[in-house]
Amino acid sequence: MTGKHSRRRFLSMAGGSMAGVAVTSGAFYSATALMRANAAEDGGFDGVSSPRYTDLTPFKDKLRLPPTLAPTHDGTTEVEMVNRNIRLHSQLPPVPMWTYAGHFPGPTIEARRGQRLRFAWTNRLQGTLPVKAVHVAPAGPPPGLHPYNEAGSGGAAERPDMAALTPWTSVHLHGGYQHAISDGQPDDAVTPGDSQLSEYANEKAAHLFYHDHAMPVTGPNVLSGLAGSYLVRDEREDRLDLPRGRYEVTLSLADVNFEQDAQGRLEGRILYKRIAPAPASSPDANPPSLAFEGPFTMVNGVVWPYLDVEARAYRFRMVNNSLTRQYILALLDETTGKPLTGAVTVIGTDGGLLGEPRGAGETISLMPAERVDVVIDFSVFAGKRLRFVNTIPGAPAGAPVPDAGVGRPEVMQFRVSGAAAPKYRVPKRLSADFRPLTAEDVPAGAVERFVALIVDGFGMPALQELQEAAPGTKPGPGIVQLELDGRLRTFRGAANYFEDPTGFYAAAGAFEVWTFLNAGSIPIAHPIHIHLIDFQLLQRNALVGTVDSATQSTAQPLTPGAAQPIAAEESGWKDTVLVPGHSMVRVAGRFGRQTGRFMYHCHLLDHEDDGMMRPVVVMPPAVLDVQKRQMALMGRTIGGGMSGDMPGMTK
Ligand SMILES: [Cu+2]
Repeated sequence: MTGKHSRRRFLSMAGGSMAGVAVTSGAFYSATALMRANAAEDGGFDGVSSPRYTDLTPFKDKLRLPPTLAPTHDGTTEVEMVNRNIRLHSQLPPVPMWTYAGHFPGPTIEARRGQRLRFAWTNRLQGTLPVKAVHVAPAGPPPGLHPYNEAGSGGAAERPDMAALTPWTSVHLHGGYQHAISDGQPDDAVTPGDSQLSEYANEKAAHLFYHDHAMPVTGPNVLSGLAGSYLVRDEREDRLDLPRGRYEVTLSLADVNFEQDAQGRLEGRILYKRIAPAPASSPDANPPSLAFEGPFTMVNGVVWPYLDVEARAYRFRMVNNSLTRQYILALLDETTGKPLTGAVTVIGTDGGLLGEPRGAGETISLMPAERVDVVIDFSVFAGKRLRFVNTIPGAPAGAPVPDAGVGRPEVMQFRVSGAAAPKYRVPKRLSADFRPLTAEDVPAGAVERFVALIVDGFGMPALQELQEAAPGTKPGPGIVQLELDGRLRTFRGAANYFEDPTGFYAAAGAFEVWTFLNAGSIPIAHPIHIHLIDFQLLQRNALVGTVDSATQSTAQPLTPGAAQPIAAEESGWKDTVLVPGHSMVRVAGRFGRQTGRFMYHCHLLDHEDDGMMRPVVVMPPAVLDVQKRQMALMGRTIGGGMSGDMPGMTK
């Protein structure tokens, strides 16, 4: 049955009784018919219809709560991607966007653990990319981030590639364990009129999120509106006394920019402005450019919203849906301007609940794609106004730091009612089966993989996928050495870009240890995401030494230095990890039982689009064994941790 039929069927059923309607597993259900609106959904605030304001007033508009989509049938839920004008602030005309089911963020999908859900993600988008894309010159002290604090293109020419970009979509369920065929592959995207069919097993209770993943246009597609949250719940979580219902709120943070008209008034058009420090090498090439950041912060698709809260405990399921921006959030008391250290309790991370609650430090860090599950008890703040602000380490919380691209630190405001409920106590025990992983938990024979994060010869951040070099390999071009745990390791760079040959193969269910060596000549922080694996951080250290951009080699072995902290919000199961510039991060975990060609990549979406993404092919162990033997026939080895060169590899 097609989506069209299902909509007609729903219309005809809407007026009559559902009783007696046979539900077959082949049925399609329109998401639009299944969605439940939440309070303050679109239309919750009015506003201008044409450009009138040169700036936006913080905390003027209410937080938006996307509708809930909780399928209970055993058929297929069709979510149509459609063009829609969305109001992002009352002082801004409605903004043309690409949306899931007409909403930004997309409907919050809810599933039960173990509930198998099938989705048809149908591309019904029209026209070309709704955001305007430009490159501008740097300004301000190096690296010249000041244009990221300012609205408007300043008259820069629109990028011809983006102006002509037609809709090509691939929906990835981030953090979900599903076969690659349902995972939303970067180049298995669909064109308008067609659907991606995905089946999700929903194997763990966690805050996942879905977003576009089409290569190399993920950044502009997500900036156009293609992102939403996906909550999986289970009975164990139900039994915990955590705030729920209207006291559990999903918060999706994302920065954005808007074009201005000739009078400097904000148009209702999103601006994808990237800073290009150097000109393009030819008229047919894009210039090397920094990843996008914007001056305005949206929460749930509203710039700088406020939320009326009762003086009681709330649970916030937070996700950073920005293309690039790291949020280092502090909660301030607006009266004193001081951070409320201790007011935020971390109860979960990317992959679900922690074993026990942990007090957040003065700030909570969220790189793009990271999630944190927190409880804030407002009962001690009755009658007050609090706000989340973005901070830069070393600067006072709430102060603008334009040189670091934080011209406007505001994020959102909480308006606490006057009558306080009794103080809330977070349950002492959260997830009964959570255990912190340490190096001692790594089984003997666990597969090790090493990936360097470098700056390439074009001045762009890149991956350098490493393979253990043959014994006796001497330092030289493409050779990276690492002094680790008293042992000198010698690697050969085997691949850099998305298009390079596949080098990583893995067995489904295998325990693996991945080591990321951020050794680029310029320190750039990258959030690294691996599909199909929940991991924990084993260690994060400063890293001494660099990989040369021209030769992609080390002059001296890289050596780990001082240990760097692992914050409360990083202390649970993760699928995305912050790898700061000049650092080494080791993570460990087990691949899911699912199989196929998965991705690992930088989750700065511009970096990903620019090539910082590589495949890892996960196979049933028996199939992997056949593959190994077949490649051995050709004198090649596969996977990390195995010795030997790879003749035939180009890099
Ligand atoms: Cu990156």
